Amino acid sequence: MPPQSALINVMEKAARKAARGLRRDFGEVENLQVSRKGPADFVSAADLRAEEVLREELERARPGYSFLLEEQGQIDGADKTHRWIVDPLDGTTNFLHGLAHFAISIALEREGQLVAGLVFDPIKDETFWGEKGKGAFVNGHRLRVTARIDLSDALIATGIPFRGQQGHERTTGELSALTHRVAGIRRFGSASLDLAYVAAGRFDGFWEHGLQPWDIAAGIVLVREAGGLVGDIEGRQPYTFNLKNILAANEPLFTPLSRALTGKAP
Ligand code: 2AM
Ligand code: CA
Repeated sequence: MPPQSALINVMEKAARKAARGLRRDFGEVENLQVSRKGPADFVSAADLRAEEVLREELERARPGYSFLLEEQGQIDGADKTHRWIVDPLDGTTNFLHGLAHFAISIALEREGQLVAGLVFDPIKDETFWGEKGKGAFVNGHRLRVTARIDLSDALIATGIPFRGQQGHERTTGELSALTHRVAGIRRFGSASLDLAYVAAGRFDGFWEHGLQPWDIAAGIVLVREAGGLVGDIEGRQPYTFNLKNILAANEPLFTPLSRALTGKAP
């Protein structure tokens, strides 16, 4: 087992506590599908409850740290050098439709640098965590990105814009540029797990537009600590939250993916 620091223990404990409610609520969602309105309001309430548990637990363990929360936004604490970046339910659409693929994502930023990330999948009971300089792990096993070097062997994840979002035509262009060059494309609906899966060597790469810091902060730490690169599809690195899209991959595939997505010759 890797040495799990006090910080990671705090993050895991908070995630497991919030997950108890999410798991129970996920069990209810199926029953609500048959009502005309569906479970939307119920899921929003579940999301808020999980966020509240995470905020309380993290605040109790590290009093004064600031927060960036998906639902409540920025909350400044007495300590502005530390900020938790939290998504209580990443993969809300899956949760809403009874699809068992969602996660809690918690990252810690110190003086603007991401130093720790934890992505917890409460259904598969997988805890992905990474800490700057210490590596990334899932349930005690070290994570490494894949060693594939050919785009033609690569399995790539992405996210497709939903109703009301921009970029539908761009997505069509990117998909048609890639589909005939890669082994496969997956769209699973939880960016934090997509990044965790790149870190775990399940996907060779991932790209998506228009994500928010809470969707990706923890996953970025995981990919970097698993030996992967994180930037944007233009190939800019390292990733910063003001970039408009994210590309994560193992080192050999980062540039070929960037070139393929931006329409440049291989
Ligand atoms: P969420 O479930 O926390 O909203 C999948 O493409 C990614 O996009 C997920 O990480 C998901 O995070 C995010 N996403 C899905 N629907 C969204 C919406 N309506 N607004 C913002 N982000 C969304
Ligand atoms: Ca999210």
